[in-house]
Amino acid sequence: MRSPRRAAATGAAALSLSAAALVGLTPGTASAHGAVFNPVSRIAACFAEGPETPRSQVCKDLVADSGTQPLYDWNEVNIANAAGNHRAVIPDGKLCSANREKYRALDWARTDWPATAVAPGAFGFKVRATAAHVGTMTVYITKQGFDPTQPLKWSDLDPAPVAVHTTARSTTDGHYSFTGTLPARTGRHIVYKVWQRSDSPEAFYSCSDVTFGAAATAAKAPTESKIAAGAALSTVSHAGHGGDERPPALAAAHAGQGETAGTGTGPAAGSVTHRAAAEPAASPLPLALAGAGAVTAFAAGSLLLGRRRNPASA
Ligand SMILES: [Cu+2]
Repeated sequence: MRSPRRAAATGAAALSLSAAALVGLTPGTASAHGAVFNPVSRIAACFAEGPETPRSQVCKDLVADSGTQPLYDWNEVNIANAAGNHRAVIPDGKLCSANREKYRALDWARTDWPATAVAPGAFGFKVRATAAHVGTMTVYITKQGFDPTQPLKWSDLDPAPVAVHTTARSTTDGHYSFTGTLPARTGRHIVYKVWQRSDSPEAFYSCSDVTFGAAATAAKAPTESKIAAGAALSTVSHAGHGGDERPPALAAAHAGQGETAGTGTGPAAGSVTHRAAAEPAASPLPLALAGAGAVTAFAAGSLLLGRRRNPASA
């Protein structure tokens, strides 16, 4: 999956920095999305264990079922055209995968997912965003009495969010951090995050397992070195995603290829469709790119970033 991208980056380096070259280039600045690191989401916890060397049984089973690619793409779990219609595009039982076949293992109703021990009261949420997007993060928790051995349904979620955070166009050190309030609960619960972009219909989803009391298997968030080490195998990090940065030519080239909910593509196909995630034309950057000089500067910057972020290539 990554060879075409590398080929593109290498090939582009040999070309003059024209607008034509830019179209074939995937901007290194336009990396994708993010994941909840506190409390650690299922996919982030398995990625932290290592896609090639998962330790917990559930992460081993995930890799056996779906391969390693979902873990390398830990920052992706999205629906391109959600547009706020989360309950319409994600059926009950598919909340954790966002109804993406690629991420189906995340929907497993198991009680051995690595979990974070929490307590009622103030909680500092942390989301590692590999790309910042303006929008709203709404975080829910399951109701008291939730049965973690049953697939997660929308009606399992307490309608009162435990946190709501308006995401800015930029992050602090690659994270969105905000405080919420966890209610009184006992036992194992799921924290569900919906991140709806306001500059695009795209939304991101995640499940984080928490236990009120001690966690059977303590979840760990990926380290920055782990993120950097896995980036070369990600199919989304350098995929040209990002409505904030994509020039209009790219948006047009990918028009109509966005994944729609419920199409059920396999892991390999899913990683391809994400690249074509629908992006709005209404981005501030096209205006900034109106001048040819700006286009050239953008292409040069992309090349530099692409090289820096992909030291193994070129
Ligand atoms: Cu993104």
